[in-house]
Amino acid sequence: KSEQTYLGLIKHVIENGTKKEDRTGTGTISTFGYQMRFDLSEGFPLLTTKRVPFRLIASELIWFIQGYTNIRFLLQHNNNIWNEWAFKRWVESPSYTGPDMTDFGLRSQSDAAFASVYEEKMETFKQRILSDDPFAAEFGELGNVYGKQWREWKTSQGDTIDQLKDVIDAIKRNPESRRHIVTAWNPEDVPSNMALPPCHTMFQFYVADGKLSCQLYQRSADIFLGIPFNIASYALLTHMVAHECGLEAGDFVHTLGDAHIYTNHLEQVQTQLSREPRSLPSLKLNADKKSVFDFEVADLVIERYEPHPAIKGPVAV
Ligand code: UFP
Repeated sequence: KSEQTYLGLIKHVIENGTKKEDRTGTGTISTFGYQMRFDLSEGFPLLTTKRVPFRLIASELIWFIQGYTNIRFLLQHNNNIWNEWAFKRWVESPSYTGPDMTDFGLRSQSDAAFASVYEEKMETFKQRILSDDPFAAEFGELGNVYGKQWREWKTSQGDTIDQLKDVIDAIKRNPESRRHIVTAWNPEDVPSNMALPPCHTMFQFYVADGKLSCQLYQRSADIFLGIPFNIASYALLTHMVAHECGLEAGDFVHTLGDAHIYTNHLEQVQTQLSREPRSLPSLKLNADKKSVFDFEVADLVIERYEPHPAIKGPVAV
């Protein structure tokens, strides 16, 4: 049923979407406003109609939770999902002297010769982030992205607010509160201090009947590539917070703003729609770890995951 909820979103956008140009120049079909609900007691909502790499979701979430904003940690975990954003900052900086990388995302899809130059540059970039400390400090840094806003929100007084820790404390102290909110959208930082204005903008926790639910407002949703990650990531966060607070995991409610399918993903979503969903896997958290902040990537394990094969699709940068 959880999977049908996601497949229903694809169908909704195909049937009701309008053509819309976008920042990346790729083109989308898009609708505005949509809501999905996943009952986490049905199983862990990692899609089975294509393989979704859970280890990337787990290491990215630990990266957020630890308040990190430098891609070095991700690269050390063999996680490449944020590379393009850091790379973009490097090639647009005065320090970069190599071949022109303008619009590398789009150009590497249509121009094979350019793609090989780009891939070589990207490889050099990754190696330098891993091995060169000053380079990593300057170009591995994505600015005030999720980790910073969740754990070290800057106040006008010059202090910081640990929103994630505060919300967990509040859930324990005062579960019935209607104010369990964490926001990543910081209007002061959005224009210039972050690589990508946050897509998952804010989330709220809710406690009733011994269960912890979570709702996310996502302003912009790449339905084929982004959303399967985002669902699993917030489901995982909900389980982790529930674990620390001694609650069961309830529902994950996913509310979308601009919900779009890139035109170069249309074939891929048709393949996915033609596949029969399988039973959902389950999540196992290391019970020895009591706090959300103690979990490491290896403490988060998915069991009985038997998906259809992965489906590739180009990332719009
Ligand atoms: N996107 C997601 N989920 C994410 C993430 C990005 O769907 O977690 F980081 C997609 C949405 C959109 C693009 O297609 O990335 C961001 O572009 P924009 O800032 O123009 O909305």
